[in-house]
Amino acid sequence: MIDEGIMLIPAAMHQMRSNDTEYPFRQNSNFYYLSGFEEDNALLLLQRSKKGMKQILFVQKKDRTKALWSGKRLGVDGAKKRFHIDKVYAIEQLDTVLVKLLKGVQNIYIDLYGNRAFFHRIHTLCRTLYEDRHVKVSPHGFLHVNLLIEQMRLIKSKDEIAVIEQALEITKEAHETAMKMAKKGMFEYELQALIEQIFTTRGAQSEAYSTIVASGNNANTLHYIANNCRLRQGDLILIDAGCEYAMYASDITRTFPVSGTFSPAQKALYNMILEVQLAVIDAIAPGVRRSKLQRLCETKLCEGLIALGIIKGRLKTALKHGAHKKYFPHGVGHWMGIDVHDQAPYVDAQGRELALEPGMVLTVEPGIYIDQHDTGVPERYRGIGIRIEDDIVVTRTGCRNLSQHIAKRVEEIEALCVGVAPAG
Ligand SMILES: [Mn+2]
Repeated sequence: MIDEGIMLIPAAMHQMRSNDTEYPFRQNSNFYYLSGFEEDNALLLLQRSKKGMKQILFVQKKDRTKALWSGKRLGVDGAKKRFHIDKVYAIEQLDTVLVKLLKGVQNIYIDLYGNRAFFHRIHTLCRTLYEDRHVKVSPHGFLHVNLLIEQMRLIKSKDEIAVIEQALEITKEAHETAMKMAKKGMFEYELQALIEQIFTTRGAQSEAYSTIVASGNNANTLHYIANNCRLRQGDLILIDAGCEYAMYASDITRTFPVSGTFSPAQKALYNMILEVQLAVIDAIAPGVRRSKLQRLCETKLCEGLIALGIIKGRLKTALKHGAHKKYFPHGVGHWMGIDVHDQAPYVDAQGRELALEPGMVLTVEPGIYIDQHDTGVPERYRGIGIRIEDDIVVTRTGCRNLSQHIAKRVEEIEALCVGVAPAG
């Protein structure tokens, strides 16, 4: 995809948390996507010239002292053996090697909005070349490499789908265990701990995003992560949690009753949202655009809210005035992959909305959130927040719900909540 020039993708660096402690390390997604290399302080360089393509990797050297403190590095020879790559250098040689490679190069492909310190370093090297009277051609321009990588990341290979499915196996166990174990008096963070324990013990590195365990009215805060309230009998619990497995995300939301049984009002609202979710999933196929799914989702939710007496008036007028947006303020879903909100565009280079293609993975997550103090709504619905979220892959003929085996129908959920395996 690149013209003659050089592409530079640095690995992530360790980030300080406080004083001398670090945040858990997470590799740069694009670097990982192209290299499969997990270590920090590394760089992938692709060089395209008249002679063809060359791949170069810069890695940290083996270091006995560092190995003692932070573990072994693959090192230059190790990286050469493990990766099918033309050349491996020690990262300390980066500036010296780059100055040579950049001579005569016009295009530099780089993450324009990424690590500033790294961008500054490359900028300085270019400046050195520019000031060198012996160098006739110095770099002409920086190109945003992410635009190219995003297009690739948007379409998942069979192997990538298989990894997401493995992530979802673990996430399924976490959600269904939470359904089984939840009971009144427990704290939300106890369910969070249970979920994250399952993630870790099943081999997932971590959660793909901060776990949300929101009981009762807390579910009406979309990014509620305090998770510090007690579960009350009669409330629903909304859990939005997914593990990251082998660098790939899963993103699942389920909502279930503390008592194990939905109240009639909870059940009516839940089933309405579930029907909408199933209808949106059903509409996913190659050629369909996300805005169509968004419209379908909003129309059906609005229709459902009118039928339940939550919104008054006619569908057409309600839609026109966006009456439903108060209760469904977010999008129908998002791309998912190495990142939970996968870094990929929703529009093409000309700004036109993309049509779905086989291999794209997106979430479908309708929800309805009714504040406990919303006196405009029948009392039985107040303080209820429900979201149902699955991860879908577009196929040649339609789509496949990668998380369809995670309990979702009212009967399945109620059976799990009282400790019975759901039938079928
Ligand atoms: Mn999501």
